[in-house]
Order: sequence, then structure tokens, then C-alpha cells
Amino acid sequence: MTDTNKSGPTPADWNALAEKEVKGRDLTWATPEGFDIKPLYTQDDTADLDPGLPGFAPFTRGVKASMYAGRPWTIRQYAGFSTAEESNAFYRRNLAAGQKGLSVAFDLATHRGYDSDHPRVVGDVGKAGVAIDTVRDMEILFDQIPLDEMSVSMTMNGAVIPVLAFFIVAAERQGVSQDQLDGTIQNDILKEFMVRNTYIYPPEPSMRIVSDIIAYTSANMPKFNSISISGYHMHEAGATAVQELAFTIADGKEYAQRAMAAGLDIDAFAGRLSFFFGIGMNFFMEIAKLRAARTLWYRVMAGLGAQSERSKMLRTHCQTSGVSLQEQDPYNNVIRTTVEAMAATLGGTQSLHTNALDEAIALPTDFSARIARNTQLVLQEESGITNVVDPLGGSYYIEALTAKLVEEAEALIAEVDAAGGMTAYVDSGKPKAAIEMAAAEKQTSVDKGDTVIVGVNKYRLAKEEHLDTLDIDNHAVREAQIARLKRVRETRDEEACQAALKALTEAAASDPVAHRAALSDGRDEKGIPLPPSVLAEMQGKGDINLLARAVEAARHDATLGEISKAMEEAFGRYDTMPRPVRGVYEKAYAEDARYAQVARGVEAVERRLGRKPRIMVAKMGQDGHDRGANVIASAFADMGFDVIAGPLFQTPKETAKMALENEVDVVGASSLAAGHKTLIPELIDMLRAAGRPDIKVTAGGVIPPQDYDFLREKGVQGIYGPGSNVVECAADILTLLGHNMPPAGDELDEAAE
Ligand code: MLC
Ligand code: 5AD
Repeated sequence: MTDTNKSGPTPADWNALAEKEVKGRDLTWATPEGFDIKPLYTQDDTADLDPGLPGFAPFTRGVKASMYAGRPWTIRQYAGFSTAEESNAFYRRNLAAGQKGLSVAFDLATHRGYDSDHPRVVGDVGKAGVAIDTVRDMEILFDQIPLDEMSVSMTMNGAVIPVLAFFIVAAERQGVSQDQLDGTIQNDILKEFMVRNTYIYPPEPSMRIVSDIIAYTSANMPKFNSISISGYHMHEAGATAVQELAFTIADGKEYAQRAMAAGLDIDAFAGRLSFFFGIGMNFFMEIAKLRAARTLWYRVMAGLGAQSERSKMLRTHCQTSGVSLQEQDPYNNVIRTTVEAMAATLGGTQSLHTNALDEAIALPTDFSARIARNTQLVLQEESGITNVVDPLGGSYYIEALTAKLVEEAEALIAEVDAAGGMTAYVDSGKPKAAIEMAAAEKQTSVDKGDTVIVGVNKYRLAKEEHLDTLDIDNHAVREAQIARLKRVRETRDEEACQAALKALTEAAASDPVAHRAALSDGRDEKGIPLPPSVLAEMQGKGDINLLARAVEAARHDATLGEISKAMEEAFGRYDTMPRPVRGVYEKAYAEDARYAQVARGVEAVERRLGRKPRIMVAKMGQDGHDRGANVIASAFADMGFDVIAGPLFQTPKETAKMALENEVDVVGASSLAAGHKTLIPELIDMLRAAGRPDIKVTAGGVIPPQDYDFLREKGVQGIYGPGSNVVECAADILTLLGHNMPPAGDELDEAAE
């Protein structure tokens, strides 16, 4: 029995005692979200909060009544590399060792709709994921994996039409019909325009693709989740929890509204909308974030008129945070991933990927993948977490934090609504800029040591140990893919294939709104009856669903590049220029002596050159990870450099041309998708061939230490891996430019120019 002592101490008594202990020091903690977290939460903070029960609206405490006590979350490790054969073997080893669901990572050539033989993707084939060019590759990828039993997630957004078509046809060839397919396609294009950057077409046709997939799957694939509305990539790009929540839920709302506008009944598709969140190191915030997400989605869907309870349930996958992991002392990453995995499961995720300890350096090896998977097996089998539903429900702190997140995210969603919804808001560039601002603030806090990262800006090892990492022979993969492409093209019925591709272009060029109207009541959008000839033409077109037509093309072995191109004929390709934010670093470092010293160094170089030192931040290949490049561009501009922010997806030739035309002193190549060994040496060769060997080339991003010597031999003059401090990078570049820069810690000693 507990002693309910009514005359016991009050929160005011606690306050007085605590103040005495810390001698009046302020214990409030300001989070990146701008929340003032108190050192203690009591029933006063939750008096008017009722989170309800698991399995019941608003699902704050979980979407299932029994949650993990009834069925544990799905251990779903994201993986893919090299060829379909190698990835298939890797999947089968992992499934045998306890993994429960599959999740396919495609290479960047596939993401961006290029076949492996396309000249733009020489450095990308098989690198960051598996190369898929045809149905044949997809068949090999799932060889001996029964697609009527295994749920498969595919992270695909740009080339989502050919990839889903290949999956459907590969299953057919396994003898599995589409209605039996269980899985998820990411199909979330809005966040691509914000943060992930693997789009192909402009926003409007891209949104049509999303709707067509929702329409097709809701009619033909009842067990398949048509979309995975993703906050993960916003999280990784530096978004706060409020931004991640608000923009993700607003994306979901936009997709639902588009599908409704395309004539679908909300309850026919909403039950198969799924979500995906990133889980970082702010433990309680991340738990509260998932609880808040469910509450928010329930309200949004109820607001849109959903009737079925299932339509209002937010079901989600989670992945532990890649950016929280470090190259320095990488075994610490196992600990970080464990903490994050606990937050994801205490938050009630349906499915989880735990990152491997070598994340900041390369793709997982069998060894690092084993530890990552076993992190989840140990939590499920040994920790007792699965035995009690929402064990943190009712915690004063968790409930208060959940409510606060809901309130703040709702305010931001209202802002999105006021701007006309997420497509318009994304188009304004506002969410991207807001996330970049938050990222820059986080980076400065780490660089200044206010945010501690063990083994990086505190407790750093005197000497790092060597870690074996995965290296992929990209040339061999490309050769193998090119050979298979050739075989497929030679053995297919060419005429039927071309006809199917033509039909796809025709569907892409047709206006779905007019088509639907014509077929439903024979009138156009304005209600005017259509002339018989137009009506006959529309009816003659049949189903213009893009996925339906792509499935036909895939049955005739059209390639991924061909299917993408067939739609590109009607839609065009989309390009954007980076717009780095300004002023964040200058403000954050206002009092910092080292920053001031670097800025003075830049001025000294400027006096010598008669103009500001000029750096081009380059992104080559199909790697769209631009957080690091944006951080460098913003910080260097603040420190006084003239910054040329190169567009995404350049070839080395295009980068060289831009560098030459802009007369830059340095090209900083940012590489996070393993293309560095191919692309950077090619760039250096081109600058040399153009008679400008003096232009310095540096490399930053995810670059394994064992590649450092190779890159230096090829002429790379500075390499800045994860955990690099931007101010010290700038100091280093000044040294490269011939400025006598004093070492860090020597701020008073001014260099002579
Ligand atoms: C679950 N079930 C239960 C239950 N718990 N039944 C009874 N009692 C319980 N306690 C049922 C569910 O209702 C469901 O059936 C079935 O079991 C499966 O459970 P689930 O919870 O739906 O899990 P799962 O099948 O794994 O689906 C999870 C999901 C899905 C809905 C979130 O969308 C998914 O798997 N997403 C994964 C996305 C992913 O891996 N993305 C990788 C991105 S990597 P029913 O019939 O109700 O469905 C990336 C990185 C990059 O993006 O490259 O940038
Ligand atoms: N295999 C395994 N994990 C991958 N990731 C990306 N590509 C792969 C792959 N091919 C993970 C990393 C990264 C996140 C986006 O997904 O954790 O940070």
C-alpha cells in the first residue's frame, strides 16, 4: 500500500530544496525546438491531459490494444548494395539470423531513373544500394524469397513507377498475384523536394504519380502500403522534432487530399498510408514525438472526414539516426543506436531499422549488420520492453512533452494550411530553409562544444583504431549490369515493348482530370458536354493510370531508364539551384576568437588576391545528400569567402566547367554516396587538362580513412570526414591558399600575410 500523505511536500517545497542544492543555478534546458524543459515534472503538468487507451482513438498510446505484447515490432533492416545477386544473398543470410521483414536500398542511378549504362551514373552504379535495371534484376533480388509471405519495403520515390511495376511483374513470374503482395513503397515525393533530392520530374507531375499509385494499389493491392510518408530525411537534414512532425503530417494531409481530389474515397486508401520517422539521441523527445504524431494524424484524418478507425491510425516505421553516428571511436555508435532503438520502441513503432556502427564511413559489413540487427533482438528477447503496452504512458514528463509537441506542430501545420498546403509551401522554399537554419544552429552548437559528442568534441581518442569497411568494386558491378541489360534488350519482343512505352507516354501526356470527367459523365471540367469525337478518343484511351501502363511495359521487359524516359517525354526533368542560408554562423560565433581569426585570415587573402577567395561547393554524381554541402556553403560565406554553390547531380565535366568559368581557387567536393573514388579524380584530371592544376580540390563527407591515401595520390589536398569542425576546415583551406594560419588554440598569435 502506498502512503497517500496529503500533507506531504508540494512542488514548491521541491523547488526550494532543489534551488538550495544547486545554489540558485538555472536548471532549465532549452531544446533545439525552443522548449524550456524543467528539471521536474509533476501531476500539475498533466492535470488536464488524458492520453486515452492503446488501440482506441486518438491512438496516442499505440495503434494496437495489445501492441508488442501481442506481436513485437518488425525488425526490418534497410539494405542493398552491388548487384541483385549479392543483395539477395545478404538478405537471405539476415533473414536466417532473425530479421523479420525486408527493406530494399536502391543505388542512386536507379533512384534517378537511369539505367546502369547511362553516362551520368558511372560513379553511382551499385554503390549506395543495389542496381536494378529490369524485371530480371528484381527477380534475382527476390530469388527464393516467397513474395506472398515476406513483407517488402522499397525506398523509392523518383523512379517509383518502374520499380513498383518491376516488383509486381517479378512477383507474377514467381507465381504470386498482386493482391497477395504485402509491403510498402516510399512514394513520398514532397520530402524529396525538401531534403532528400532524388526527384526526377517537376512537382505537379510528381504529385500525379503519387496519386496514381495510391489509386492503383487501393484497387489491386489491398495489403500493400501505398506510401511511407517520411520525416526521417528531414530529421537527418537537421529538422527539429516540431518541424519533422508538422511537415510530415502536413505532407500526409496533402497526399490524402490529392487522392480525394482524384476521386478516391478516403476510407478506401487511408488505411494503407504509412509513415516513417527518424529517431535521434534526444531520448524522451523522440518517444513523445511518435505519440504526438499519432495524435496529430488522428485529428487530421478525422478532420478530412475519415470514418473508419483504421484510416485514422498512424502506423510507422522508424530508423535510428544516421547523422548522430560518428566516424571517431565508432564503437560508441552501438550505444547510440541502442538508445535510439529504445526510444523508437517505447514510442510504439511498428517496424524498425537500427543503423550499423560503420554508418558514418561506409555501408554495413556482415559484422556490423549483425550487431545492428542483434540490438533489436536483444531488446525484444531480453529487455522486457515488449511485455507492457506503452510503459511510459502517464509519465508526467512524457505526457507533458507529447502535448507540447502536438500544440507546437499544430501551429506549424496551420501555417502550412494558410500557405495553401504542402505542395505550395514546399514550392516557396520555406520548409527547406527552416530546416537548413535548424541544421546550421545544431552544427554550430557542436562545433562550439555546447552540444557534446563523446569521442568527437570531448573525450577524443589519441589514436583511432582501424575498422574494416565494405568496399564495392563499382566498375565490376557496372560491367555486369551493362551485360545483362544487353541480353534483356536482345531477347525481348521489341515491337511490343516500344508500343507499351508509347502508351505510357500517351498516358503521361493525358490530363487525368479531364479524362476522369469525360469517362464519368461525358462532360468536361466546366460541365460542358464533350463532342462525340473527343469522348470516343478519351474512352479509347482506356485506363491512363501510369502504374497500370508501366506494368504492361515491364511485362515486355522495358528497362527502368526507358520507362522513366517515356514519362519524361511528357513531364520533363526537374532541376534546382541550392540557396544556402546566410548569417547563422556569423551570429552564433559572434564572440568566438578562432572564428574571428579565420575571418581575418579570409580578409588577408582577399587583400592579396584583390578579391575574395572563391570556393565552389560541388555535388557530383547522383548523390543528393546536401546537408553537409549546405553547411559548408553557408558557413564559408559567413566567414567571408565568395561561395559558388554548385547544383546537385553534376558530372565531373560540368563541375570542372563551372569551376573554370567562375575562376574559383578551390573546389570542395562533397560526397556521401561512395562515388568519391571515381568522380573526384576525374574532376582533378579535367582541371589539369584545362591547364589549371593550381585550382585546389578538397573532399568532404563520408569517406573511409582507407581511401585517404588513394585520394591524396590523385591530387586531393584536404579531406574532411564526419565530425570535422567547419571553422577548422576554413582555417585549413586558408593554409592551402598560402595563408600562414596559426593552429587552433593560438588565437592571439596573428599570422602575417
Ligand atoms: C501488428 N499486428 C497485430 C499486432 N501488431 N495484430 C494483432 N495484434 C498485434 N499486437 C498486425 C498488423 O495489423 C498488420 O496486419 C501485421 O500484423 C503487420 O504488422 P505491422 O505493425 O503493420 O508491421 P509491418 O508489416 O512491418 O508494417 C509496418 C509499416 C510498413 C506499416 C510501417 O509501412 C512498413 O513496413 N514500413 C517500412 C518502411 C521502411 O522500411 N522504410 C525504409 C526507409 S529507409 P495488417 O493486415 O493490419 O496490415 C530510407 C533511407 C534512405 O528511406 O535511403 O533515405
Ligand atoms: N544499406 C544499409 N543502410 C543504408 N542506408 C542508406 N543506404 C543504405 C544501404 N544501402 C541507411 C543509412 C543512412 C540512411 C539514409 O539509410 O543509415 O543514413
